[in-house]
Amino acid sequence: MPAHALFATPPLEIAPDAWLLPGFAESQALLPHIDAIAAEAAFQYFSVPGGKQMSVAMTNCGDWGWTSNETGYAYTSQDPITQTPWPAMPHTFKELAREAARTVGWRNFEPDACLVNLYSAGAGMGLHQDRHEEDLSAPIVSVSLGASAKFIIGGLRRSDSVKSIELKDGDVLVWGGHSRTVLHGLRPLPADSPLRYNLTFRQAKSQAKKR
Ligand code: MD6
Ligand code: FE
Repeated sequence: MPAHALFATPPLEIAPDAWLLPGFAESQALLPHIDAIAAEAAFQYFSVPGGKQMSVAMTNCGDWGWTSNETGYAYTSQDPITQTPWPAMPHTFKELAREAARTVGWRNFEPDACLVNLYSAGAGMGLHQDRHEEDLSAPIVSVSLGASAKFIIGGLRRSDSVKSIELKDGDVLVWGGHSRTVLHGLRPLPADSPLRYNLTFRQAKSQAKKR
């Protein structure tokens, strides 16, 4: 089964340079890879500066993985638990991310990092910006799998208004350009919600000094 749908709904620009590709990804083709990644690098609950633990469990694949602890955020080449390199990014993942980016005009997206988020009932993600990547001219591709969730997207300031969009199984967001560093988050899943997974693909390091 291909990892992306052949007849998906056309892309929708939800904010400047931020595109929703409804139903672009096929979860059945992707979920087995998540299981394999988690068998090598287990989901963990990172702490954030300030000391709180996140409600979302995370792991990574690719050359670089997003991590956090009490002292800050960092892209690391190793899982802090096993102290071994993150699992390789499955070819299917990379192709899906490149294809999604290409669909809305980013021709040279070469993700070197894939953060895998696992939300169980009640888990959510507060408003944040993704700006720890070296080259902010590269977009982020985000793939939603499993339970639907309400994604909120605002502007560059916390005082800016936010809008909420529903992300369903297979929906893909590609954003960059004017929206690359806008605030966004995920409302907590309802208490009776099944699991939701999210893959976010990034170019964490500039291509010139990949490793
Ligand atoms: C999520 N997504 O959908 C959280 N970040 O579970 C993100 O934080 C995110 O969807 C950057 C770009 C796209 C995203
Ligand atoms: Fe984010």
